[in-house]
Amino acid sequence: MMMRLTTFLLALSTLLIPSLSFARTQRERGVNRHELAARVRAEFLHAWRGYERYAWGHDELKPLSKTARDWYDEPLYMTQVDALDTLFLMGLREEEKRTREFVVGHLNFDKDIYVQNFEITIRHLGGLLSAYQLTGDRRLLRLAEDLGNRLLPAFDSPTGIPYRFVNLRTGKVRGEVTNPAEAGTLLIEFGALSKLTRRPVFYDRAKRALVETFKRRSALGLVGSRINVETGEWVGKTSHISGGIDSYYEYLLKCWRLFGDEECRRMWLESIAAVNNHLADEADGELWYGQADMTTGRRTGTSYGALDAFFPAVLALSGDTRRAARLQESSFKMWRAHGIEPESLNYRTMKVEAPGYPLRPEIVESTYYLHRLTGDNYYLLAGSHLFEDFVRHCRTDAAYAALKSVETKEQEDNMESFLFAETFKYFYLLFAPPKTLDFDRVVFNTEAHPIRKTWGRQ
Ligand code: DMJ
Repeated sequence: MMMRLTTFLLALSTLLIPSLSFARTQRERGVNRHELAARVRAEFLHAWRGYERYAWGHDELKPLSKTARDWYDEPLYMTQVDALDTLFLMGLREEEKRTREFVVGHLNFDKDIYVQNFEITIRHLGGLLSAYQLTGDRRLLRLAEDLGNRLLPAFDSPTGIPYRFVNLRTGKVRGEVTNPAEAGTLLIEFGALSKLTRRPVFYDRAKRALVETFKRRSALGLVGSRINVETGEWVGKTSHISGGIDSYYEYLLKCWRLFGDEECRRMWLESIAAVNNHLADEADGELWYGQADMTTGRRTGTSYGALDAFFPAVLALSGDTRRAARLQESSFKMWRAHGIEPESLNYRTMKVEAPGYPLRPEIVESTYYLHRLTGDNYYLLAGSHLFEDFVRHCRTDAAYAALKSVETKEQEDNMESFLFAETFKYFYLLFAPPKTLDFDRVVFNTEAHPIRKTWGRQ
């Protein structure tokens, strides 16, 4: 009864507050954080039960057909590994224990499959290390080290920039054209693995990949969109902060914070200056980030999308809360245009370019960072609107589904593991008591796996 009343009041409040106005004058209305955290947890559990029922032991649930999907010929338990630390943080101890025992009992990386180094690193290596730090279960660290060993051959290229795919059993590699995100989003995971196993090789390989990518920046200080790992030549010269480059910037900043690595600090400071100079775009008093040629700085596009919405979090973490808050308003505007955000739109015309919404977390992540770093309760209110829309459009009877189009709201038979690792986690952490996770003592990897610095300065 209590639950029904709560649901009714929440529904009523979204009717009374003009949908998603996020108006700052409303911030004093306040939100019931306790109730919202409970609701996020309940919705997480709804999706989790669907996964357990229809796809347990597989990489992902297909939420409409209620069938399972595996990324490769054999499952790597993507959803289970990605969800472990969220289960722990939400206090779902039984589910967490059961999942952990399953992972430890079944996950075996000795498989003749080519995996994508970046995706496996951010989901598996990050997920295992974070869950190890939270639970103290050393079996997870052993799995992480085994995986780290098997991924190392990916870095054996003439430049040190990793190939995109590596065979977990044979160490053979594929994919000589990569991008800065895949090359440079490895050091939090490999670095933490080094610190926790006391084997520098992991840190050194991932750090070299980051530095070698940075070294190839243009005279303007920008990186391109695609690079050949054997020749070191750029084969795509469009610079942006979107998918394919995004987390390269994130890791320059975060690796300085996590490891106290001064070289990362220098690379971050030079890079962010170039990004703010050449990619930031003022459009009718709003701040956006678009595309430019890495060599000339000429503007080549005015697209912004769900993936770009991670950037306010990074800006805020770097101390630039003013710019972060302005860009977050643009992300909110993008969301408001259709009541949920598209993969990409043209911010000059607000025309949707890619209409899908694959349950992405970035806008929620930035809302969480801005709330923690500014203390402004406006972000709680904004987050509550995002959550209500997210539930309204993506919930299914079995779990949660991506949207084919934010314009028609037609759902798609797809539910990526980052729903559990990131989207629900950031919603939960936004509303949950701050003591749930000490924001100041962790660095989140790009898949929202918190890594705690349990080692001294290098
Ligand atoms: C996640 O796998 C990571 O956040 C990555 O950095 C970008 N894409 C997805 C979520 O949108």
